[in-house]
Amino acid sequence: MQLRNELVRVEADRTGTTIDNLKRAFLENLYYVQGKPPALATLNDYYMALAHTVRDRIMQRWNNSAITYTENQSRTVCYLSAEFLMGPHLGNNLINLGLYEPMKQAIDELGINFDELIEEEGEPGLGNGGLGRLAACYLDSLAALEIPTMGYGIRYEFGIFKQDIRDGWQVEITDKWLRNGNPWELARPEWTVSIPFGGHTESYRNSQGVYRARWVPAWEVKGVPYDTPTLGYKVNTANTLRLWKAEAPESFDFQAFNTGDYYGAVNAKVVSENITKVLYPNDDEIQGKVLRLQQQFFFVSCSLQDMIRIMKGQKIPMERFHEKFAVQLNDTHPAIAVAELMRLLVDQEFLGWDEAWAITQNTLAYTNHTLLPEALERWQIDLFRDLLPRHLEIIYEINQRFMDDVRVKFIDDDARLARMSLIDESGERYVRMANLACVGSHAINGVAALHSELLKQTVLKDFYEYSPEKFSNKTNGVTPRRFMVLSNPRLTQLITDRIGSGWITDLEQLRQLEQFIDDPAFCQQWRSIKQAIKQDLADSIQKDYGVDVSIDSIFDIQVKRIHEYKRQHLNLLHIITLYNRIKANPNIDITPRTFLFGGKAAPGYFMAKLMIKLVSAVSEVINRDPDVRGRIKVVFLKNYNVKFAQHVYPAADLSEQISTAGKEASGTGNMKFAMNGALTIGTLDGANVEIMEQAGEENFFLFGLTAEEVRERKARGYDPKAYYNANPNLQLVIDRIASGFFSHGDKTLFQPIVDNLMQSDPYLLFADYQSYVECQDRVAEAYRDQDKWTRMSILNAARMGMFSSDRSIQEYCDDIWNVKPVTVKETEGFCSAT
Ligand code: CJB
Repeated sequence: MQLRNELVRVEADRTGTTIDNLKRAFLENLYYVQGKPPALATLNDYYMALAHTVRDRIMQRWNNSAITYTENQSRTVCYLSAEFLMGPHLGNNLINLGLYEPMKQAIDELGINFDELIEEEGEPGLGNGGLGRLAACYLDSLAALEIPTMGYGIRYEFGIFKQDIRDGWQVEITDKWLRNGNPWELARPEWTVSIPFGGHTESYRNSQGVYRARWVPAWEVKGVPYDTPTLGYKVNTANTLRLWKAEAPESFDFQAFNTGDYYGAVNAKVVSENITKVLYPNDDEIQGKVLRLQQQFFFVSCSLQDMIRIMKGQKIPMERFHEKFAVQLNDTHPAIAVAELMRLLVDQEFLGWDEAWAITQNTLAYTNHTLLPEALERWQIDLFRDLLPRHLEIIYEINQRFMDDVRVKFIDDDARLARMSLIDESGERYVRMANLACVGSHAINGVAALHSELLKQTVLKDFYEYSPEKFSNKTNGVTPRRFMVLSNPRLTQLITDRIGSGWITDLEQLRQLEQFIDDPAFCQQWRSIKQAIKQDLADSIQKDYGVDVSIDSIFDIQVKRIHEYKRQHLNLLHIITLYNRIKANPNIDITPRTFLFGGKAAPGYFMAKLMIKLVSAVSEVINRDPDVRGRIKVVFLKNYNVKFAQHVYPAADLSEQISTAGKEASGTGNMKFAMNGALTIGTLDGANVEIMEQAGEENFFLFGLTAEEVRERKARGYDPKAYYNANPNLQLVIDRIASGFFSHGDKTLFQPIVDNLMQSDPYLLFADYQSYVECQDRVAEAYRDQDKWTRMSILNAARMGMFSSDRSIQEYCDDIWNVKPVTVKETEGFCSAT
């Protein structure tokens, strides 16, 4: 059946953008889509009606993009990621459509509070932290730059848990994000694929009598795609985020029903659907669970099969797979793509091994996001074989050929062979996913200059020496649409009034702000905007936590996952140091500060959870000690997520980026703070190095050991006790924690933290303590000169242009993906695709 290819007019109610169109459309959606008369509508009904009104205005771009890409057979970037931390869609889509202000006016004119509707939206928490949020920023920039793109991932039924704090401890609550329905996605059951698991392999002779391998799986599940549009800023591009949901194949039910095994049938369904049930809530750490490998293979196979379907639909021969698609592996989570693409090309599409291998390598590229050894993914051989027997064979075959090549290039170097092998045979045998990703990709990159260098010197040294031409750096970036325009409208207005709006898509233009640093009116406006935003956050802290915080204090903020390497506890050591000074001399003149913490701990990460408890314990004592007289306040802000982050970054004076040098691959929160005018206190770690270079050393509070010094210190034999013995202030801090002072006299509660620091201090808090405290004293001093501080704040924002994800994505496009923009034209009405 084919719709006649003629122009069809679309009702103004679905696409019109006058205030009247928007009002009508909103009411119509409330009535016909939500099925509610205004008299019975809840806040959520209004939100849904508004979301549908916005979605209707996306459809034309989405359909036109699909038609354009199909007709042009456009080269397409496929971003494979186990996590996409998109944040709320409503406000962001309105910004990208250029409809934020008209929609606000329309809704407000109807007597409904627009801002409340924006706040009503929950967020799809389909990621843990930096890695998932980076994927979301990249989709935003890819669309803004008009690059045909598919984001491919997993539609987890439960995303990252909701965090509550009870008695100072983290409590995890399941995230039922789909409870009220999701207006932003469309199920596409017509493109369901089938995913095999388990079983065995066998060889057979094809019709020409040639032996071939095939996989005889033991079970399979269906992958159903759910699509969400991702809009570019004020362009007609609407790309697709395609997330896969696992469902039981109907055939299972029938078989079981026929044998009367009703419970067996239901059980098969439960097992299948478990695959996409829940996001693993670990960041920078692996668990080695079979369900996780199932998730990885599931979404990778769904996505590659989808690409093959698209190739066939566009009648592109399979030999040109790498010309049609550039596939980026976001960390090693999708690295099984190397073996799966080989399987599909060789076993299913009947290409020869060498040709398939060339296509695979030319298609895939791999981004590494961490140097932490505990995050290097590897799978026990037996577990791997049980689930993916054919893939193990393919990996052995790849490995054999690869080892032959290495042997020739590095003669008589067995140790190197053992390190580079795709199979770890040093003890129990494992498949090494980073090695697989390196061998199967034509490009490998780190996410900040320092990180990319360290990769070449440490975890991927052998691979760098083997194929240096594959390696490059792509420093991370963040989208200024969400993290400035949407989350900081007041600053956006001020900037745009002065330099126009070109900076929104060309962030380097912020440099033009430098001309105003000596303009007292501009500086005054800058400062009063910061104060107003701080007041909003202070109000919400008062409302949610009952704590009064002064907007004249330094808002000193550390928000990120809780992890020992990120050193939230170093921040605490400084806070306790200030407190001790006050206790020793209650009349001491100190610069008032509000210390804000936020972030989730992996549910099984005991030390991280204890760190949260310690923040709460310290805040309890300090916030109510009359000697402190409110000069320092400490608050742990619960359930830190993208939505809340948008309120936090703009309110910060000081951004804490204090990881042990060499541990944080890049960081991206550091960029979001700085572009909103916060100053950074940080180590020379990750992208901090480049942030300082850009901002200028004089506008950055640097402290601590360098990555090289950390390495040396450890090599020499690091002894934290020596620092403790030599530093009376540090001693007092540690002794106060150990004495039970912050734990109602309980000396055991925080003993694991104290013992860990005193005995090994793996993240060198003690080595950096003095330098950190002195640096914080410089911060306090600098804040007293408000004019100077404001100038530094403006210069930070003005010089963050390079940290737009538009710059990062442009580099990926030019150096790795070799892909060009495709402009999608605006049309009236819609046409059928032919
Ligand atoms: N990262 O969030 C994660 N999860 C991981 O498993 C590994 C790394 C983070 O990725 C971000 C994006 O590249 C980096 O900015 C951050 O430093 C890194 O920890």
